[in-house]
Amino acid sequence: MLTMKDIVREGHESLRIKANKVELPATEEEKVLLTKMLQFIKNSQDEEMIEKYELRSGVGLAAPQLGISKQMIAVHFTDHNDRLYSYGLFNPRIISHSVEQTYLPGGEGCLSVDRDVPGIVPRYARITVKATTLEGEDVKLRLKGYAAVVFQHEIDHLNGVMFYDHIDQNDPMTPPENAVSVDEL
Ligand code: SB7
Ligand code: NI
Repeated sequence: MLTMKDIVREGHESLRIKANKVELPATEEEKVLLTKMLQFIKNSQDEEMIEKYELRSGVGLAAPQLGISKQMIAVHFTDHNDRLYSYGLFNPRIISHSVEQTYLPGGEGCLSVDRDVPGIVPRYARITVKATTLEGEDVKLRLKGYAAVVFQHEIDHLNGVMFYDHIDQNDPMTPPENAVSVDEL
């Protein structure tokens, strides 16, 4: 079982390099790892598991956060319409995106960052993601608002990008002109 001990923190190079594509079909070992990543995220939202294993809650996890430089992400969350997004994905990529931007009013955090970094993180309001699921099926996901933000946060980890790289140092709290809050999408 994965715990917070397995999560690498800022300063680890895997958080700052581009992750390698997973050659498909994925190996049994890669599938087991991705399954564990998804289970970790589910556990991190379960009150009893949080207490027992001192987990921090999260909605997603990327393999580079385990020091593993491979294009693998797990997400598990529901959006404002109660739609569940629960996926282990290989080689996810954004194939198109809106011009319009969005942001979480409260900013973002990261399991690999042990400090609060306040500020608006501009993201595309809508994205289309292509990926291969744990089961080996190719999927195309159309995402907007909160779901789009979470996927962009995770896919950034595969490119060595941290959420605070997107914060405007000179004016961290002012959203860009073409950005609306996720609550308005
Ligand atoms: C806020 C938090 C996350 C995504 C988008 C907004 C995920 C936090 C957990 N992670 O560090 C995953 O990389
Ligand atoms: Ni993160």
